[in-house]
Amino acid sequence: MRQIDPWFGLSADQPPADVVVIGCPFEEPLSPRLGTSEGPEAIRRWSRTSEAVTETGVAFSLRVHDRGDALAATTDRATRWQAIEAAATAATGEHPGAFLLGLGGDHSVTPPLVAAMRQQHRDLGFVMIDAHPDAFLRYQDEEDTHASVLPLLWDRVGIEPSATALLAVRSFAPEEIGTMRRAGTVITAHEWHAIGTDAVVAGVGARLSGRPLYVSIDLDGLDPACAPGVSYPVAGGPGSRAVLELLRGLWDRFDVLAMDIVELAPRLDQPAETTTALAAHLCLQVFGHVADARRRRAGKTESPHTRTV
Ligand SMILES: [Mn+2]
Repeated sequence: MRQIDPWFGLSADQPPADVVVIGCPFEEPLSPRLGTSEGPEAIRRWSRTSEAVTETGVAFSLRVHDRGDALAATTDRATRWQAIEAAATAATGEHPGAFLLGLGGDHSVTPPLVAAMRQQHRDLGFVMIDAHPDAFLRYQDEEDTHASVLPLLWDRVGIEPSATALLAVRSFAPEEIGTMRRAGTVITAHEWHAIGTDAVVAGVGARLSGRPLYVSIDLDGLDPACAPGVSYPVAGGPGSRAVLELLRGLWDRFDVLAMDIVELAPRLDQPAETTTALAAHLCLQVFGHVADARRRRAGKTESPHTRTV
């Protein structure tokens, strides 16, 4: 396999960058299937296997700055939250207007990343692809784990429940359902399958129109046939193609400011590395959408850095 520089050959050390990447290699020690802390390095490694050409054959250019991993001196959740939020705040401060990509870790890394983005964008909308609603008020006697993403976003970060869209959910604990229903948009995997991806995008658009977006991809949201290397696989999710089309639709319709990809567990992904390859492919396509959005914003149909293959 040909070796390419990290991030599809787009790495840039000096500001200003178009994209900043932050690894968040933190996971819940209570999890029965471990290894999501190894996610960031695995995705970085796979980002060396493709060049900066989208799946529709558009070569593009962006400056991608990888800040490395957020570092926490201790393993307690409050310290980790602070480390992630501080890293994301610093990154977006040093690279104003840059798209933020966070790499998990488990899903507990999302609320602090969103908190950093919401400092500058009070009307931020939140879209989550996940098999689970992550709507426990308390999980194993704790308030701030990967299982409480929605309550943390609403009660601590300040995201409005009505500005929250939950997609592909299909596995619930009874006590989560009432909390989950506070979200403005809930489209189960069954409904997504029934109505199709364009209608899912339209459904998100109906509730979140005009807001900038943060998109969180828990890889267990996809069908385990596409994403087997996750801690909590659940059958019956959308495939890679549907999720790629969803992302394209969201970028067509919204100003997407940030994304995270969480819950990749590389050691459960061996030997084929299907899920790691998927995560890197999603990053590549999203970078293509970011480049396209920047071109559109600059009022150009085609930049000098871009050509169609
Ligand atoms: Mn999750």
